[in-house]
Amino acid sequence: MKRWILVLIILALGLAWASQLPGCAGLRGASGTSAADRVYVKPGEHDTYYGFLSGGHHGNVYVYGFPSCRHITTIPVFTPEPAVGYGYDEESKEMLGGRTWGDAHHPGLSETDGDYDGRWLFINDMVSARIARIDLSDFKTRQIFGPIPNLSAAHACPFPTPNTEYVFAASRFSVPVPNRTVALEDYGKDFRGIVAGIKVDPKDGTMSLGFEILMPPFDWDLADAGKGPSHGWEFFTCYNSEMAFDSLEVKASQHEMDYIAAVDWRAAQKAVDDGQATTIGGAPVLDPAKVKGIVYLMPVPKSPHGVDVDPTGQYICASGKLQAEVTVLSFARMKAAIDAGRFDGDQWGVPVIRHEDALEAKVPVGLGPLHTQFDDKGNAYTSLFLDSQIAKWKVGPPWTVEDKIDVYYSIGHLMASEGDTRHPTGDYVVALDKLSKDRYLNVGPTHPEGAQLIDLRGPKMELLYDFPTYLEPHYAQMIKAEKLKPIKIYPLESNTKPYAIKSADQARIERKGSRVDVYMLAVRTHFSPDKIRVNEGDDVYFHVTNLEQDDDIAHGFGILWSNCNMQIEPGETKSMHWKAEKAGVVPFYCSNFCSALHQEMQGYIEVRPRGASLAVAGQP
Ligand code: RUQ
Ligand code: CUA
Repeated sequence: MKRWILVLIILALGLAWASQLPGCAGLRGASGTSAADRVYVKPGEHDTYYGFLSGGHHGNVYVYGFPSCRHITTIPVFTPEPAVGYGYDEESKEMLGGRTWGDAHHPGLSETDGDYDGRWLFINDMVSARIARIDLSDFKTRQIFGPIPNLSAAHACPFPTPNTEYVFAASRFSVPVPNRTVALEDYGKDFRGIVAGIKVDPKDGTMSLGFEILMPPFDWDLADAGKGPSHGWEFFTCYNSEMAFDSLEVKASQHEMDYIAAVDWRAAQKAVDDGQATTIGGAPVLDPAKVKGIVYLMPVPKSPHGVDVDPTGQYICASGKLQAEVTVLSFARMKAAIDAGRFDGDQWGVPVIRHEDALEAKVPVGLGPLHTQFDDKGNAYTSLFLDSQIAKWKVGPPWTVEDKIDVYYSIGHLMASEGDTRHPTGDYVVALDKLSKDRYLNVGPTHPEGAQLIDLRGPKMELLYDFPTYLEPHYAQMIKAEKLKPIKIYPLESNTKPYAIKSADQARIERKGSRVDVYMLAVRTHFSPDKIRVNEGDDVYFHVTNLEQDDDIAHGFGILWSNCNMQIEPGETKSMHWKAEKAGVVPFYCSNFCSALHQEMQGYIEVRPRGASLAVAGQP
């Protein structure tokens, strides 16, 4: 008995001592392991989640692994990327359409039944009202849709519906529709907002325009798709129901209430299919003053920013950024008001539902609520920009705030693991902070953006790790790694590119007038042909096929003194135009380190002066 007590005392003393160890205090989490252990992924092992962070005005998408917070790659989307030749080869150049910047805010993973299915990632370019589709089998941008007609800046975008039937875009600014010169003073008369429903082909993800709806001239801000009982609806927030067109800082914050718009996208599509749309700027546009039953407005307080539908699809959570509460609306109450025809007038023909009729709860989360995500235990997490905190609250009565955690600093969006789906996993949330100030080594007046990994698995939120990001993640999404199965190579036999070659004997040069087509192969460690003769003034098209079928063996193709460079992955063919501007000799080389003889992987273009007799050109 005495020995038993002694053992207990020694154990207790040992525990007390351990908790005094430097670096140990406060790091033991609910799971009993330290914060360091919980972010550590051993060399050679993989993360359990992919995170897709929007690149903001960098125009791209950043891919991170979680929980390690390691940056894995950057996917070029709206901005040229010379390292891989995105925006340099003919196909991606055409996709970019001459634009060299974009402002990417909201990644939207494709969904089946309201859960991420790992097929595609959509992302908006706010500034030019475009939406890109990235194929997650190879992490490449495969379509850029837009500029969407009539729509000025797609911020509330793309927010896919539960079976990726649609992605959406709504105008941040209102402009005359169709756009023409109108005095700004006539804003309230002639300016309109637009909501666009972009159809997604279920087989290959191709986007096409489904419908547009004329909206009141407010600033449409964010969106989310209904799910479960609210499937078939898309919700949008707006500010500036004051319709200010200058000094918005003051003038757009006057009203007690702005709105959430609820769009019945099935009804809208049906109205277009029934011929009720007018064509404006090439788009089928519905006017809610004439076409009933497609859109409703619900007043919510104080310039709401984020709108987020909970996993059950019953509640629509609006974060009024100038208010210390999340306003929770009930889909069932909204539906009941619509079915009973109980409205409080209309705005530009859009019926307004009474605030009290749709209201379910007000949750006192704190100052500056912006966005909300969810876990698997019925909790919501709201970012608080002004308080620099995340508030955790119970979805459902009594709607109480359960926990708060400080973040550093000024959080915008937050990303929980599968946190906007029907089945969030409840493992992590990442705070996407607008300011990092003193958190990293000083690099001058502008610091990196800050991101912070927070563990949600214990009763209290727990900060695990800080990591800097480049400009400027807005929203982000985190998907279980096991849902993605990226390919390792492009099988040569299924390469259907018109300029592809499948074997060395197909490598050749063809001339038609002053156009020269070079069908070239790249393989460790040579190009063929590697001696090319052309005439001054020729338009030369290099069609380079990487004949390798080995994982991770990419070749580059760069031409000296030119703006030409691209990367060709195993089994892939890319084409690039190069103009033979002046006579002389121009080397080209493999710009992507590929093997011990990478430096030997090169060739020459001999450009004969105009008028000299020439040559069909080259070999193989
Ligand atoms: S926004 S910080 Cu561009 Cu999504 Cu809310
Ligand atoms: Cu091929 Cu370096």
